[in-house]
Amino acid sequence: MSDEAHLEHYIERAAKILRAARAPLFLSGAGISAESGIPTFRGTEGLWKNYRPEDLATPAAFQRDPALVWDWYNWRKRLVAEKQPNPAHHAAARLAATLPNLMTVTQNVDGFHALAGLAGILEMHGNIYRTRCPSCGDIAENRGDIFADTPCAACGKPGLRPDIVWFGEAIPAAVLQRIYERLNVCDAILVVGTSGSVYPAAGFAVEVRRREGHVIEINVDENHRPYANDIYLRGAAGAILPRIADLV
Ligand code: BV8
Repeated sequence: MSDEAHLEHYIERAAKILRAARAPLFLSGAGISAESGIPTFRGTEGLWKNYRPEDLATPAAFQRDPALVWDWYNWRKRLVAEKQPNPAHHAAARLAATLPNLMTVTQNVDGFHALAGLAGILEMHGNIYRTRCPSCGDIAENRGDIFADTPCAACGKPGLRPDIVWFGEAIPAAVLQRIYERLNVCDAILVVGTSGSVYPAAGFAVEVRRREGHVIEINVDENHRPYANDIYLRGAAGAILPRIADLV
């Protein structure tokens, strides 16, 4: 069977599994936004000036040098603002509209799933356009550049931080509870564009597999295999996900 015929066969199988699933789950990572021109975290191009995300996306880094961390997030906000969701984001929105039971979760903070019309997706790591005030807890939409001395609109104090979950910080409990409740009954997970290197998200597919649910993965490379999947669709999310959405 040719590679294309092989891929087509498993795309059809994946669509069949998702259509029949009682409690499907969708999880995306930075790879789903790669074709929008947003660098991934662990791709060759890295994210920024050779800093590792693990070194910048932490409370300690923000404590140590809030201006540097805001430089990074302002740079990413401006980059995201210039880009658009790609066919993979639009296909994910079609899947969510077609599969009423599909729970959708993203590790990404770029807001592209919502921009592509996927309402209600769980942004488990937060959103790059929101800020949180450590003094009064106010959460606000802030699309412009933020600086270490930018005052909170609610209490006027400086020190705003991105409303994003950094390494070493807990995923918001309500979000994680909804995801684990779904994992307890999930019979099929579709994992798109993630290296499976950040927890707890990296453990979701492992849990579905442990319960003998289906794991369908779309990824351009096969170097990482944090879990055994039963369907691995090698290729770009923007090319493969629309083909699944067409068949579901
Ligand atoms: C927590 C926001 C506990 C920042 C991010 C075990 C259990 C629990 C925790 C841990 C654990 N082991 C270690 C930890 C700690 C840590 C962790 O996982 N560390 C890693 C480095 C080992 N986890 C945490 O700290 C988490 N918190 O568990 O808290 C706790 C409990 C109570 C009280 C206190 C604490 C929080 C993790 C969240 C970190 N924040 N993002 C920001 O974005 O600025 S994570 C960051 O990495 C992004 O969100 C990103 O999405 C995420 C994962 O990366 P990927 O999305 O997978 O991206 P990556 O570049 O790695 O891969 C891209 C993939 O796409 C590749 O496979 C590539 O091949 C593929 N691809 C590329 N192009 C395409 C493509 N595929 C398809 N099509 C294409 N075109």
